[in-house]
Amino acid sequence: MTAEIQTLLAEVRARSPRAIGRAISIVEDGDPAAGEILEALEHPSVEEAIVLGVTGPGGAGKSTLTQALITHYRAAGRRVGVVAIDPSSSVSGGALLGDRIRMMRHAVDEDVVIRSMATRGRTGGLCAAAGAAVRVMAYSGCGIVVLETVGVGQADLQVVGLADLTALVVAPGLGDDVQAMKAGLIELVDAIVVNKADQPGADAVAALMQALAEASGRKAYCTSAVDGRGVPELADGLVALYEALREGGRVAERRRNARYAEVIDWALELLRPEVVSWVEALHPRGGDPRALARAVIAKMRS
Ligand SMILES: Nc1nc2c(ncn2[C@@H]2O[C@H](COP(=O)(O)OP(=O)(O)O)[C@@H](O)[C@H]2O)c(=O)[nH]1
Ligand SMILES: [Mg+2]
Repeated sequence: MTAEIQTLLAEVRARSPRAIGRAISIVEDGDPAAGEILEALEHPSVEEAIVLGVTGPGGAGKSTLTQALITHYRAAGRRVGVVAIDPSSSVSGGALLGDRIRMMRHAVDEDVVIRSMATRGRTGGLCAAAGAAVRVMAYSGCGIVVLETVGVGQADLQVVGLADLTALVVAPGLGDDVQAMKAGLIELVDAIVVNKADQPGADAVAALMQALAEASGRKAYCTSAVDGRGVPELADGLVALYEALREGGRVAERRRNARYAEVIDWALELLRPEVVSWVEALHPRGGDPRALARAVIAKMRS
């Protein structure tokens, strides 16, 4: 290991926000030193961290609720990390800017680490990058890492798979979005949160979600990220659920599956330049692109 990376890792352990950001960037950019960092992350503190997924439609209050959870966990003396996956661009994304501002309250707290990752403009590798960011944060002593995703696209669902347990956040007034999510998502999550309990219509959504949760053996919570009601119950409930899942061997199983997804992601990332150069070398023209792709793969294998 180079002295530079050794120093960087020591700084990450010493909780330097700058070092944490740099370590994540090195891994995300596929820098040659990435391997050394990833290897160091095979560490007991990473094993022990709780990776908490928070997903749901945009506007449900995931970021605001995450901030409320952070406040709760911080008060209990825990160090917390947040990896926010944002579908918008990292430069001009309004949602991201909104997140940044809302998270600002914690920006001066050295025991809260926040990293946003854009999905736009990415050809792949989101699981690899998000997984690495989560582990760097855990390595820096975050006992809880929140992984916030907008549960719409395929990439986001893959990211949900990186968490030890996941809460689906919905809110009144999102009607159709909630309907669209119900079917596929409830199967993938461990808890359902009806946020914006302070808003009209919350009771009806809560009743609906309670019934859905009961039917599928999941827990339902009702929160207001704004006035704080239900937040302690949710925060403690999620930790208790994590403990139960871990005791049942489910956390170990999920981490194994998450690791597969990350390896697949890395493999595809590493393969991409090779595929591109083969396609360029063979310069296929005309015909079925899928058949041409198969021909390229056959050529690569031969
Ligand atoms: N009334 C009310 N508004 C909320 C609550 N939680 C979030 N909001 C507001 O809903 C909007 C979207 O919140 P945000 O956290 O960005 O949602 P996200 O897209 O799911 O991350 C913001 O204007 C928040 O202030 C809540 O519990 N009650
Ligand atoms: Mg958000």
